[in-house]
Formats: sequence, structure tokens, C-alpha cells
Amino acid sequence: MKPLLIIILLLLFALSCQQISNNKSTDKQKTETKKRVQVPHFNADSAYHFVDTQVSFGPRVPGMESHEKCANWIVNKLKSYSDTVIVQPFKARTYDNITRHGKNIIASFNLNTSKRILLMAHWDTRPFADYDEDESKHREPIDGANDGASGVGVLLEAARQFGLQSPDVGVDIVFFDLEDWGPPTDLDMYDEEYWGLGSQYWSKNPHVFGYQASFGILLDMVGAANPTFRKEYFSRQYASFVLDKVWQRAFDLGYGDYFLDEDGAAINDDHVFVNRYAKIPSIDIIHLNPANSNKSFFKHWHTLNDNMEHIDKQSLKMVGKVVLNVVYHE
Ligand code: AHN
Ligand code: ZN
Repeated sequence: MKPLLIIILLLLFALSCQQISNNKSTDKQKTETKKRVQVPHFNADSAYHFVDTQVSFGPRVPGMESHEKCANWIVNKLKSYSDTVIVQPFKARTYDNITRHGKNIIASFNLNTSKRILLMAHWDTRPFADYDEDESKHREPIDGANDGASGVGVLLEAARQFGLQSPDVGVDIVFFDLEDWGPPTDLDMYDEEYWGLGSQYWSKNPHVFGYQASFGILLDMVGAANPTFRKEYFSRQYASFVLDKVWQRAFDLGYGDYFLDEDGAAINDDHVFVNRYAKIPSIDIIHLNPANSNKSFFKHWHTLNDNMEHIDKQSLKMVGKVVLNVVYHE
């Protein structure tokens, strides 16, 4: 063979080798950028257990021993996942003109990170089963397995994951007290100010002066079987970009049958006060029936049947996965 031909062949060989190694390095870069976001596994058994434990204390009605005991349990759980747990005691007057004592409970992750996400649920339960079919029970307190405990259970499991694998952003979890002491429906004295007493207090007096977050997500009644989450009205008005972000994640995870692309009714829930007073754009992930339905919420809302029998692990898992995916992609 002629020396020139040999040189040309060698050059071609070298070039093709480089091509292969170039391809290899771009593949590597691709998997590395994909790998950068590692969303931890959400353990639904753990979340379910957290719901069950809250319910096992008894109704978490301020003033009752079960309320106090559950507060201590939540605080200790959070302290095992985060170095920064704050209990914010407050007084608030209920519709009956009685001063009640509440406690908002806050856990923070990545305190030095300025970009923050706020996650919320209420941990108290309703003192009145005013929608129970048995009228004689309308002044009895409820278990609140779904109305209260489900959101807290999901966020406690999220907190456990934040403790195990720190997200890039800062996260603050706030559990509001005294959400559900609004007047019994038969008294016909509805006023939005009677609801969400803990969130009203926190939104006007955040645990850290001047506290801000990029956005907030409230979980309320996320544990019933086959839930339907519709785009609640105030969430649309105040924080449509958050709805878009969260619903897109849910859709990508295959939960489009539950996170519906449908408008939901206006619910005066804790997020309204967070939007109005703390000015943090916040949405409510809340089980809502179609706007024309005669019952807005899940079947056992404010009845004695809102108990562990009607909590579905799959629902907790779905909501937990959506929340973790949102947080770890920020
Ligand atoms: C009412 O609309 C009366 N309350 C909405 C907030 C709520 C009550 N969430 C749970 N219980
Ligand atoms: Zn309620």
C-alpha cells in the first residue's frame, strides 16, 4: 500500500473514533441533566399511618386533650425531620364570642435559601358534625380523617422526605389550627371571617417577620377514594400560574382523571387569607364536586363518617407524588 493511502485511512479512522467518543459524551451529558432531578419516593403507607395516628388521638378540637396530645406528636415528628420547628400560639374569637387558644405549627427546610415554597394544611377538626344524617349528632366533634388529617399526613411524609434528601429550594410547611370552627350550618350565620382563624392569624403575623414564598399549596380533603380536584375559584383568581404548574405535573404523572381541567367553586379556605393578607400566591388542592352539585365536597364532609374507613392510600400517594414532583423540580 502507498504511504499516502495509509495516512488517509489512519486519519479517517481517527476521525470516526472521535465521532464515537463525541456521541458518548453528549449521551452522558443528557443522562446527567436528566439525573439532576431526583424526586424521592413518596411512601403511601407512611402517609396513611400519619393520618391514622392523628385520628387515633380523637377529635383535634382546640380545648380538648386530644388536640393538645396531637399537637405534641406533630411537633415531635417534625423535629425529627427538621432542625427548625416553630409553634405559634394565638388567641382567636369564634362565632359564639368565646376566645379560643390555637397553635399553628411550622417546619422549615433549607432556611438559608431565599427561594421558598409554602406547603399548608389544617390540623384541627370540626367540633360539629352538622352535616350528619343523624340530627341528634349535629353538635358532636368529628374524626376529620379526610377533613384535616389527610393533608397533614401527606405533608408529614413529604417532610420526612425533605429530611432525607434536601430539595434545592427552601420549603416551609405550615399546619394551621382553628380552620374548622365556623358556625353550625343550622344557625344560619355564615361569614367567611369565622373560618380559617389560624391562617388569618398567621397571614397577618407570619412566624418570620416579612416572610415570603414564591408560591403556596394548601391540601384539604385529599384522602377520599377517587377524588376529583377541580380548579378552585380563588386559586384561579390569585394564583393561576401555580394551578398550571401543579396540574401539569399531575397530568405528566398520569393523574389527569383526578386533577381535572375544570373550574371549581369558590371555597373560603385557608389559602384565601394567605393570598389576601400574606400576599403569597396560593392554591387549594381540594376535593370538589361539579359546580352544579348540591354537595360541594366529598360525601362524608362534616359528618361522623369522615373516618379512617374512607381514607384511600392511593389518593394520599397521588397527591404526595404531585407535591414532591413540584418541589423537586423547582
Ligand atoms: C366552607 O366553605 C364552609 N369551608 C371551607 C373550608 C373547609 C371547611 N375546609 C374544610 N372544612
Ligand atoms: Zn371542615
